[in-house]
Amino acid sequence: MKRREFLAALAATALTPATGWAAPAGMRLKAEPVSVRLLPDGQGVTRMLGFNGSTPGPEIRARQGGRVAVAFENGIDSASAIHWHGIHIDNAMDGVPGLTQAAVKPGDAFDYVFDVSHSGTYWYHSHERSWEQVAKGLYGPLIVEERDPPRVDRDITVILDDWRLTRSGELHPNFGNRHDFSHDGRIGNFARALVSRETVRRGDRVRLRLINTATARIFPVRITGGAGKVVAHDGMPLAAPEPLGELVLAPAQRTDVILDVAGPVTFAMLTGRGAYELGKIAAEGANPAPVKTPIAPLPPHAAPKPDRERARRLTLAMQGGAMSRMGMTGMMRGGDFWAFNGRSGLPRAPWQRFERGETALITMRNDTAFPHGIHVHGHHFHELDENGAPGHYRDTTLVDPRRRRDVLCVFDNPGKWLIHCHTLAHQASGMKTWVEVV
Ligand SMILES: [Cu+2]
Repeated sequence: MKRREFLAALAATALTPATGWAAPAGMRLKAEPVSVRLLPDGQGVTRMLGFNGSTPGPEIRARQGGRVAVAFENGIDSASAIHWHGIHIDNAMDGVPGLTQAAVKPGDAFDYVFDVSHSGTYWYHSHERSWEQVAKGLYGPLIVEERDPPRVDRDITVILDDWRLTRSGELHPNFGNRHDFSHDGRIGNFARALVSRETVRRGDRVRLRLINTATARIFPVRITGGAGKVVAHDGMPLAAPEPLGELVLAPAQRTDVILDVAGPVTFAMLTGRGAYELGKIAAEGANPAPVKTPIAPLPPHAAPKPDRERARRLTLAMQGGAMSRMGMTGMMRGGDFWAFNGRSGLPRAPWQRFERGETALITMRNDTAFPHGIHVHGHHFHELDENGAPGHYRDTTLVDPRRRRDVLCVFDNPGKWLIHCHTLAHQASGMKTWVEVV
């Protein structure tokens, strides 16, 4: 735990969003100022931004193979746009101002309509001044249900987030300061797990959909209260469920867990100074007929087969940050702090242009002293281990300082796709590029 985390020691109580946790797939989504009771009773409200009166915004649920139609209205006083994180989306609907659409001005509207080919746990968030707008609350869960869902008693969304608050409970106004931009981003001093249900029964089999919506914090999480398995990352099913150990979720990453409840379910953040309880689901009563079958894999998705032999070999080197030469120059001259391959900010021409269906083997090499979670829009990619064997199939991969990770990506979705660090201050300060699939 770092400076100003004075609030983290407070007992965390379950916070459920004020309104509209579940919403139909055809809906209106209005960005607007909201007041949220983030702190425990009697400690005031926090003025934030939200959708339809709440932050997180309403949970959008669709069915695999279905269509999502959202009439977005911008009711805040700066331009905005919505990105649908992890969806293999029609490029025009990806929500990236400057690349796929113009930012939606205050008072204006934009209709997002797209098909959802893959079931899983996704989320939506602002992609305009995201380092500020997401930190202020402009995001929500997007769940695509399987055609043939696994049998569970409860399906629960668990949002991991943190906020930087003043002592009176307001969002700290120091958005966009150069220290955050050149270091770890806007790390909050108050972290929580927001759960969509406050109670379960002993003997219930529950699906927990964890989403890290923080702009900067990497959450190491331990779940207690039952025996479970990890069944998906970033929406994509694991071929074989994995033991539930300590989870690490970088910003924007998701993990699905299926858990057989034995008692209260708790979510703890592991830190060098101990475990902090982020949130809890109480256990009340008992399920008279618990599911006894082993936890099975989720139904697999058809994924494009990478062509390793002919894969284009690329390196995406992450550079900059405090203490680096670029970081010092940025500090002195007021420029960007971060770069990919020596280039900061969005280039006019794409970093790479791919024929549709082409495979790329990308070495994501972190030359900096900070971790980065790199997100590729519109696609998932295979993380490779040190021996080149494929591991998880993700849309955001965490690369630790001075480490590298190879990923194999089939670029099969036509359009202009952003690649960026999901520490949103790093993205804002240069760590982004884009590819074009033609
Ligand atoms: Cu980064």
